[in-house]
Order: sequence, then C-alpha cells, then structure tokens
Amino acid sequence: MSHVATYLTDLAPGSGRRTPPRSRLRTDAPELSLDGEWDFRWSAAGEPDGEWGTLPVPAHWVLHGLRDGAAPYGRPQYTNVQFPFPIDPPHVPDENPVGDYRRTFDRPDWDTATVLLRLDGVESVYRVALNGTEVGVGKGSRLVQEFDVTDLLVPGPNELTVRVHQWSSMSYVEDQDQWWLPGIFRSVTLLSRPRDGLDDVWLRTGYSDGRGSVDPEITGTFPVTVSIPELGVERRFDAASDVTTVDVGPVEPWTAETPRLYDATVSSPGETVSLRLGFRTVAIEGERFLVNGRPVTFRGMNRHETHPERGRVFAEQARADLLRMKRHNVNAVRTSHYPPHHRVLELCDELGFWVVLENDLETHGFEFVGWRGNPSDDPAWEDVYLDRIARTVERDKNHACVVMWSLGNEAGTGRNLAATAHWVHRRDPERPVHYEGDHTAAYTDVYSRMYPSPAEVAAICADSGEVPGLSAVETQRVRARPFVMCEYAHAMGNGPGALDTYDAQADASPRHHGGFIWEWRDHGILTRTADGTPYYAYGGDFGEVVHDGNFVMDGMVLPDDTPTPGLAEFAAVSAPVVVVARPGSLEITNRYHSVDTAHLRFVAVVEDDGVMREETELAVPSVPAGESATVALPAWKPAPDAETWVTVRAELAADAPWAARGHVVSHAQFAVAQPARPSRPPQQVRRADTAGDAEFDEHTGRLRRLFGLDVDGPRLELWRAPTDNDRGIANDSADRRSSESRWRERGLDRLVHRVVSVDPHGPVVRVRVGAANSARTVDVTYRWTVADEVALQAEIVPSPDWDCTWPRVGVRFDLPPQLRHATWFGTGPRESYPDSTRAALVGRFAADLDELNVRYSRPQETGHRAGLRTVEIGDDTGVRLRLRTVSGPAGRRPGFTLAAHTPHELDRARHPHELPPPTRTHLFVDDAVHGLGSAACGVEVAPEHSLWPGARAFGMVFEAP
Ligand code: IPT
Repeated sequence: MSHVATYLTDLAPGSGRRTPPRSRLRTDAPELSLDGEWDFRWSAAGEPDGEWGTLPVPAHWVLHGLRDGAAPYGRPQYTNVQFPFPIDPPHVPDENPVGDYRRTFDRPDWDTATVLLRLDGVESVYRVALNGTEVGVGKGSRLVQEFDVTDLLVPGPNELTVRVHQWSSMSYVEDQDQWWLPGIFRSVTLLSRPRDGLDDVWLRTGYSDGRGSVDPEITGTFPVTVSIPELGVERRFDAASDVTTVDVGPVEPWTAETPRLYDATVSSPGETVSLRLGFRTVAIEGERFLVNGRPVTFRGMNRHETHPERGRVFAEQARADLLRMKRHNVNAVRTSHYPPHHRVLELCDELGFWVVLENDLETHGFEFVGWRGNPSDDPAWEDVYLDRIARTVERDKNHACVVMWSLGNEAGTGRNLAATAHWVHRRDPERPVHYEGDHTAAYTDVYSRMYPSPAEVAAICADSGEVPGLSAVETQRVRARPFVMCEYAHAMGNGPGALDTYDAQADASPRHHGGFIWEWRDHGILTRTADGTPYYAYGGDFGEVVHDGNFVMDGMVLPDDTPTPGLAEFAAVSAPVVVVARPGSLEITNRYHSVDTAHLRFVAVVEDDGVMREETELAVPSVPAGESATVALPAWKPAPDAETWVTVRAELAADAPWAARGHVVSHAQFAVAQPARPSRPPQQVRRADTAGDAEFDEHTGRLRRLFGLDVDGPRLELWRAPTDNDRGIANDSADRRSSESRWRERGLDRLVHRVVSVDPHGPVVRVRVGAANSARTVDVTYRWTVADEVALQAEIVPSPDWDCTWPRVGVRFDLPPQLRHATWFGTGPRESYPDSTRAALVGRFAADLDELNVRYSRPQETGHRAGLRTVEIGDDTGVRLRLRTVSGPAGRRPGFTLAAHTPHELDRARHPHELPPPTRTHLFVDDAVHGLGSAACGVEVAPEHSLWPGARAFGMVFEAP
C-alpha cells in the first residue's frame, strides 16, 4: 500500500462535493471573500508538521519573500517542455512540496438554500476540509472549482483547511512553458446561493443587419425576467419551456474596435445577476472566419498571466497591459495556455479584443518519449479532458470577446482531444474550435500553425501545390478552412525580424486570418543576488535540476514593463490603417474590421535635416473598412541644402479609452528630394588643425586623441553579442546549427589584429584581422585625411574562403566614459535592423546611453540605428564630438551604436548585473549588420537580410564641436 494519497495519482478530475461548472456572474446574492492572511505551513516532502506561519491568499508560496532574496518555502522552477520530475505517469516523486492552509471565518447570517465554496485557482491539486470533514479534492490549476458546503457549516466560527500539493498526476497535463508556481493563487470565496435563485445564465447574443438578438439559456427558479434597459427590453419567461430568442431591435454591434456593451439583468424571484452584453455573431464560411459577416484578421498576442513579484496572481497591471496592447495596434489575445483570471475577460469585453480562450491543458513533455503514454490518446484520461474543457467554456461563455475556444496547447493529438472538440461543438455550436496540434484539421474548425516559415504560409494560402508534410487529401482539407498562426514571431531578446513579411501574407490571402505573437511579456521574477542586487531571474537562477534558461524571457515587454523595439515594430507593421505616402499623393488603406477612418486625423510634417519646417492637417475623406482612397498631397519644395522628409501620421482625433487624442496609429514617410549634400560641414564647425586635432600612434596607426578627447580606434569589429535568435537553431536551418555556433567556429568572437603597415602620410594604416588557427582573413585599410577635416575611409577585403554570415561589419572607437549623450540625424528614435525597419523614421533624435540600448534580462546585441547622417556625442558639459557619415553607393549610409559595453562584455554576462562597470563609451560605425530573424523559435534571417562577407568601403568625417 502506497503512502501517497490516491488523489495525487488517480485520474479523476476531482471528487467530493464538487458542483457542476457554470458562468462567472455578477450577482446580488451575498458573498464572503476568504482572501487575506491564512495560517500556513509547508514541507518540501511529506506532511507538514512544523510551526504554522502565515501566507497571503492569493499567492504562490515559492514567491514568498523572493523579492528580498529569501526563500522560506522553496523556489520557483522553470521548464519549457521538460517535466521537472521523472516521466512515470501518473506518478510523481515523494519529494513533493505540500502547503497546508488554514483559516477560520464566522458563518455569515445568510438566508440561503445552498452555500458554495469557490476556489478560482490552486496549483496543482488540493484537498479541502471544513470543520474537519472532507469537502473534496480539486484539480485543474487554472480552472475554477465550486464545492457545496451547505451542511458542513456550523453557527459561529468555522475552520477551513486546504492541503495543496505541488505535483500530481495533473502535472502531466499542465506542462505549459512557464514557471511552476504552486499555491492558492486566485481567490477563495464563500457564496450564498439564494432560494429561488439562478443556477446558471447564458445570454447568447447575435447581430445581423443592424439588429441584435438574445438567446437565453437559464437554469433556476422561474419566472425569470431578462432586461436590457437601454434597449427598452424586458421579457418575462414563466417557465423554462417558455424561453425563446428575443429580438432586441436595432443595436450597435460589438467588435474589438467598437466594444459596445449593453447592461443587462436577469432576475428570478430570489436573485438578480447582471451581465454586459456585446451583440455579435461569429461564423465560419468556407475559408473565412467572420464576425458580424465581416472577416477578422488577428493581430494578436499570446498572453500568459505573469508578474515579476506576483507570478500568476492577478494584478490590476493587467489593465495597464491591455491598454498598452491597444496602443500598439494589438487587436487580439490568445489566453495562452489556460483561462486567465476572470477579470481579464471583462477587460477584453470592455476595451475590445478578439479573444481565443484556451483550456488549461498541455502534455508537451511526452514529446521526449515519442508521445508514448500521452494522456491525449489514453481513454483513462477522457474524463479529465472533458471536465477541463467544460470548466473552461462554462465559466466564460457569456463574454462577447471570446470568438473561439482552444482545446489546449502542445498536447499531441488523440481521441480525448477529438472528444473535447465534439463537446464544444455540441455545447456552443457558434464558436469555432481551435487546436494547433490537430495538424490535419481532423476535428478542429480552423487550420492553425505555430512558427511557420513564410514559405509554408505561402503554401497554405496557395490553391495548388503541396503543403509540406500533408497528403493531398489533408492539403485540401486544411485549405478549406480559415488559417491562423496561433504562435509566430518569437519575441525572445532582440527581435523578431520579418514581421512585415508575415503581415503582408495575411493581407494578401482571404484564407489567412493573421496570428498571435509569441509572446506578450517576459516572465522574469524579481529577486536579489546574495549581495542584495535586484534582478529579474529566469530558468537556472534558482538552482533547478533541469531548466530551460531564459526561454521564459520571450516577450514584447520586459519584466519592468519596458516595451521592446520589437513591440514598436509590431505596432508599425500592424497599423489598422496603412498609409503610403509619396511625392504628390497619399494612399490610405483601411484594414479595420468594421470602422471607417473618421476617428483619425491625418497630419503631414515637413522636416529639413530633421528640423521641423511645417505641420499641416490633411483633408482626407473618411475611408470605409476594407477600402482604400488616394488623396493629393501638396508639392513641398526641397530645402536647398538639406534633406527634406515628409512624415504623414494618422492619429486619434479625439481621446479614446486607451489613448489620448494625438496618439499615432500609423505613419509613413518619403523624401521630397535628396539633393547632393554640401561638401562643407555647416559653418559653425571649426576647421581641423592637422597638428593638434588628431593624434595617431606611430606604431599602430590608431587614433589616440581627437579634438582633445582621449580616443582609441578604429578597430574592425565583426562580432556582436549573440542575440537569443542568433543562438537559436532555426526550424528551417539546413545544417541544424545556430548562427552563433557558426560564428564562434570561425572565430568571429576572438579576432586578433596585426598592423601590416603605417604610412604616416594620411595616415594610411593597413591591418590584417584573423582568428587563431584559421587562415581566413580580413584586410582593412584605414585611409585618413587630416586636412580641413578629419576624414576616415575604411576599406575591407575578406579572403575568399569565408563561409558564414557576419554579425556586423564596422569599426569601433573607444571614447571617454563621460560621453553618454547622442543627438543624431538618421533613423530613430529606436534601433532598427535589416529585417525590422518599419518602426524607424528618418529624423533628428536625442537619447543617452540607457535609452540607446535595451536592458534585456540576458545581455545581448542591442542599439543599432541604421542610416546615420550626423551624430553629436556629448557629456554633461555639452557636445564633445561630431561625426557625419559619407553616403555610399545608392545613398546608403552606415549606422551607429553607442554603448557602455563591448560585444564581448555583453556576450559574457548572463544578467545585466554581471556586466563590468563601464570604463569607456564605445562608438560603433557599422557599414552593415546581420538581420534578426526569429531562430530562437522559428525561422532564419531571410537571405536578403543576411550579411555575407564581401569587399566594402565606407566613410565618415569627424568634426570638432
Ligand atoms: C511553443 C509553445 O506552444 C509555447 O508555449 C512556447 O513554449 C513557445 O513554443 C516557445 O517559447 S511550442 C514549440 C515546440 C514551438
């Protein structure tokens, strides 16, 4: 006989006084919150028998004290696919942390038929007792569970205990890519269920031809009255058999763009519940996914519940995050990979998002054993699967925002998933079923892929030819369905690239309904080093036996809420209104689902060398959804001695709930003309004095002083601190190696330099660069002209045997560390890389070192700004150095990076706090850089954005301040 409680390993979905799942409703029936400080004791294995302390509910016990570096109750563990225990289903190790919770409450004075105890989320399995009598066992970490405790309550004080186990058989179906965070992490509430109350209410809404409808499904005591005061609707049903669909007359429809909600109430003799109704109809017609008869394109985010201090405990931060999404042109959310806190759905209804609501189900670790024993195809697990999907659908079925149900994530395939699909089809025929693991669309309604290459997307959207990996019949079947990318463009570290490629594909095909970026936020956990330095931890930082490192830091927003450049790129690419501006004309394409452009004003800004000349509001007629219009633009004259750029912005004409008037929704730019640049720098620049302004080392030919500054350089640099994408093996990689490993193999991280010759006339300095035990070389010639100005031309000739891309090709100058400020005319304000250029505009910008570089939780390449014209670099006393680039063939110009650390320093650090204190400011002038790609989980940098070795020449001119 095992000493382990059977509920830890059985395959029942729970037991005891569990009651059937139902909607989450706002009710006038009284409730008693049991949140707050509970008695708590803990054991790393076996029954806790020590002293009782306290712990708040809701909270994860492993996060308790962690922000101060303490860990009284164990530590979080991060794994992606791996199970952090032996794959021995349904068993779990004896080393299974247990938390005992205890609190008392006074029995409320309720005149009530039934009292329910509701637990909104407990990870992973728990047993509840009231006054010493067992109430039941709850399972399904992110699923609400109610228990009937009516006859266990006693007058006066009642003692409630909950024993929570970290691991159980259910851990095998909760293997999502996230931290393992045990504890009662959502609320606990006592609910009075009144006599003659409402057991469940579902007001299914519809919208067609300007009219709304409500199709009620009500269980409870009749008569029941449904009212929607704003629409003058009040319908009484005397019995369940009387309930019929109600035509509510003309309404404004609900969409993600027009989240119009109507307050409604449903009253029985003993209870009134309130709902907020959005009228909309979801349908699939052939290959099209429609809401209110119009196709939807998801420009979405995968959203986990994560907070650096609270973990998956809900925080009102969720609202700020959703507002941030709205401001970045995100119109959809996939609740990866479980139902979120119920407030999130209310917020999505209110703010407007298309939501794909996902079940709490993932068995990904079975992949490591060839899916042998996968619960998804084992009849013994069927009840667990059906129970989970029912609890998911029932709780949130009233939300207008939910337009699709997702059966789960990465759970292989099998009969239990097909059974859950059938269950959803029976229960809610309106909303389509999504599940990516159904690779042949055998039981789901949309065809979903994660991280497809653009080539695969093209094949799916084509009408002939093969779809990789599918038979002819399967190909036909998937092409007959709407296509979505439930995950694409992995936002880990610096990246992803090629967002514009994916966006263009979604635009081009009626079958393609867009996708969801992986993912919205980094999951970093705030903690401290032994010496008290705060930092955001990732996998491995808590001494886990197995872990997946910083794969949990793959969001568009950093743990401290900082939006990444990837998010700015997403916003630019995903603009609901596409603006194409060229001399004389402006073309506007409205990509909204249903709103016209009347809420936007279009503004043209004319700048000469980045200096504002004029700002004009353009007269643009309102463009209906799905249509385009072209309007004439004034003919602006180029400035005689400057670059003139016109930027057209589409901005909010009035405040919206998610952004203020003036918020830019879309932008476009064009150059009025590119006159030849004046050969002389602007007048205020002092002429260089050959003798004193530039001093070179006579042996190395390197600069020692420049305009009185201590400067060392140039030095050819081909290395960048690998990005997470550089480190990843792309799913379309031919040789299954990362860029980083190819680069390191060729020694790009350990180049050494040999001065070949220094000709003092110029000077002209020749240097040969190579790596240990490699015959590959790069010859660099630095041609200086110190006459009226200090000019450098760098010429680069690689030996012909290079066989891998280069991360960058440029030169580095080391400057005094006080030089921390840059003002430049070039692209900005944020960084850009060859496959992530859409957020960058040509203009004049200013930033200091901290703003110029992104503080990724794992340090890596950051901060390249392409197309530099001029930059002024200064310290607190003012500008100390000016540099202008020389335009090369086709007007191309080098880009720049200003950084406090070298690529080698960044490369060596696993966390920002491990970086050495800065000793120099490093200025890189790069003729070219390699793209970003999405290889951390996805595809390689596209060939046209890859940097291949070749001969190049580029120039720059230094000017005195
Ligand atoms: C995919 C998972 O669905 C998601 O949870 C996350 O792990 C993501 O990858 C990577 O961060 S699954 C992967 C095998 C493509």
